[in-house]
Amino acid sequence: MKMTFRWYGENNDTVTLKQIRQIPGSPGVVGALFDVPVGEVWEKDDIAKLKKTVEDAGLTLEVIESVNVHEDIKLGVSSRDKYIENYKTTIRNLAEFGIKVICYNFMPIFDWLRSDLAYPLADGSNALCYIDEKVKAVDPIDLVKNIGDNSNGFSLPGWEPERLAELTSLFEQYREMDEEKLFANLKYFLEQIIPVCEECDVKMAIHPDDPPWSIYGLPRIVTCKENLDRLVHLVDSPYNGLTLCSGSLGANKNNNIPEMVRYFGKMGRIHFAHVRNIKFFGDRDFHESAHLSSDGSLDLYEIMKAYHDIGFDGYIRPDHGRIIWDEVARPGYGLYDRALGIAYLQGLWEAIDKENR
Ligand code: DNO
Repeated sequence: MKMTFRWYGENNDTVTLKQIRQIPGSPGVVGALFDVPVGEVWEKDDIAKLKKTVEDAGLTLEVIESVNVHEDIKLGVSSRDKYIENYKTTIRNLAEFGIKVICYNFMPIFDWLRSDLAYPLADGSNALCYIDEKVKAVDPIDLVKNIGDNSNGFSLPGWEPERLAELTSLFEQYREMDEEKLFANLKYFLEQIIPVCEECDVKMAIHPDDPPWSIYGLPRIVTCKENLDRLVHLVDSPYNGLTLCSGSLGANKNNNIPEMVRYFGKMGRIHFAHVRNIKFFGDRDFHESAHLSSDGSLDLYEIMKAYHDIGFDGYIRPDHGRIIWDEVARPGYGLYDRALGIAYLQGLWEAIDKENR
């Protein structure tokens, strides 16, 4: 496995590259250009600058999270072709700078969704949390406002202000959308871009929907083993792969993460692994927890064992951390708890590896 750490860029992250360099094992950086509006081309000069910044700090940049997909592509309207052409150019530009994997998602309107960004935990730390009743009780517009007001002044991944400003009209546009239509729009997109990925050796890794169920009547399709299986066969190429996120998929108790790792890993379709833990306190209520198995509801040993058993050699990263030790950071993306997460994942891996030699 190739360990990585997500970084939001200079002046956009409380975590510095110097700090990342000092995390045990010196992980690779997962980066993105957060200033480019969704749908526009990522220009070579900007990519070059990001890569140089990362490399000057003694680190590597081989994974992008995310190149977000324009809403018109998900909606399947005729203007999508223009945005798909832009996406292709972005893939080609990223390939020139040694990018190997692009993480993206295909969730209508919202990316990940939580009811609370700083849910207090018994130990005095706080974490992201999802309480189903609370989400259902608020109007989406208010939810977006709450998220914006409680994010410590940081923009949150996937919540582009320009897109969310048009929430009402977007909901209107999605009125007729169902799972089948969304699948068809994803297929159309993949049919266009996967040949470009094959040509430039860049793997696409779709991120699961978080949480993996329909929100506010919007369809969500990247939710379970059956749908992921359908998805990887929409265009049957090794370049059409997955970001297997344990915390997102794990929010549905019917999803067996180690089994999914084995199934899609043996198929060679997991290009990026997000490994984190969540703790249930209701059927669809959970808060994020430390990575440690005993602190959450998922067994991280079993998950890492499954990756080891399939000989996983793709990219992996710890995912959201709690906010601990009075850190002030972007919710989910502080340094301390994610660095603890990395050390734990590496410890599990070393032990599993030595036991199996
Ligand atoms: C949130 C992340 C997501 C993820 C995107 C990928 O913290 O897990 O925003 O990066 O869904 O496109």
